[in-house]
Amino acid sequence: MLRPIVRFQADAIAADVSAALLAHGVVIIERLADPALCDRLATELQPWLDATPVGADSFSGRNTRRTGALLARCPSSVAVVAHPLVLEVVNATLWPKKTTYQLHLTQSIAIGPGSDAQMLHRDHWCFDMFPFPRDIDVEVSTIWALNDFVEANGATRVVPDSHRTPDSEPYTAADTVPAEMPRGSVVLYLGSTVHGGGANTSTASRIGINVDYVLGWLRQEENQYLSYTLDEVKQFPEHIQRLLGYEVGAYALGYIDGGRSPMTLLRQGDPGDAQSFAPR
Ligand SMILES: O=C(O)CCC(=O)C(=O)O
Ligand SMILES: [Fe+2]
Repeated sequence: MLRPIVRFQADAIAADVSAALLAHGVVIIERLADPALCDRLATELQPWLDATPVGADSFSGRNTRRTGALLARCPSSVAVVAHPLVLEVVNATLWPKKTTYQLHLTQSIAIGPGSDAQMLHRDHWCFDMFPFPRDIDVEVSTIWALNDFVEANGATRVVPDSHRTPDSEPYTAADTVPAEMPRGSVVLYLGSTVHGGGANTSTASRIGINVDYVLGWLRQEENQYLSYTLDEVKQFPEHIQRLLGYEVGAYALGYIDGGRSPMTLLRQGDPGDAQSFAPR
């Protein structure tokens, strides 16, 4: 029997959301972004959506427009990328022995009318299908709804409780449930959870903002160092700079000059960066 997706409201406790995410592989937090934030995001996004070509293959979607580098293109996206509740959930969910995690990608995904359903997949397959131990979660993916997500417009389809099953498990569309949710809601799922964009049989695009997070020792899917100029990065708040990967990952990943934290490139003087493994 298909299980419904566990739902929370915006006042949820991060530990409860993380526990449900670890138990079922997927959760929804309803109306976490208020309507004014959704309006700002939609307005900032529109010119970029208009300029974005459709995908080149069936996985990215031949009638789906994916626009990346959202932190620069849609300044309001900072509020969703670094939403305190989501970051707390991500921190509580990723492999407990991690020392750092980082942004994996930001993109809007506009599934156009007439689109077929995307192939079912697990997002952590991007790491060359590496067989991560099933009890180590290396990635958390999120999709924020910029319009109501309903089955007919391509709400993300998810297989609850699929996150601990072997890759060989032959899931089909019949095993999926649509992550239907009102505008401003966010669906969170693990890198190991089987899912895919839904078919859009409606007459309007389904617009989501996809923000993924990974452990600090994995390569980021969207190259965060080349997606934003150094001048743009200098304008971002410090917690965003760190999330992008400008702090040292784990003990010594990504240092410069024999031991300096890249944070020293962004801040005048000493950033007081405890993550740098110095000597500076
Ligand atoms: O757009 C969606 O609902 C899901 C997209 C997705 O899962 C992906 O591109 O990896
Ligand atoms: Fe995906």
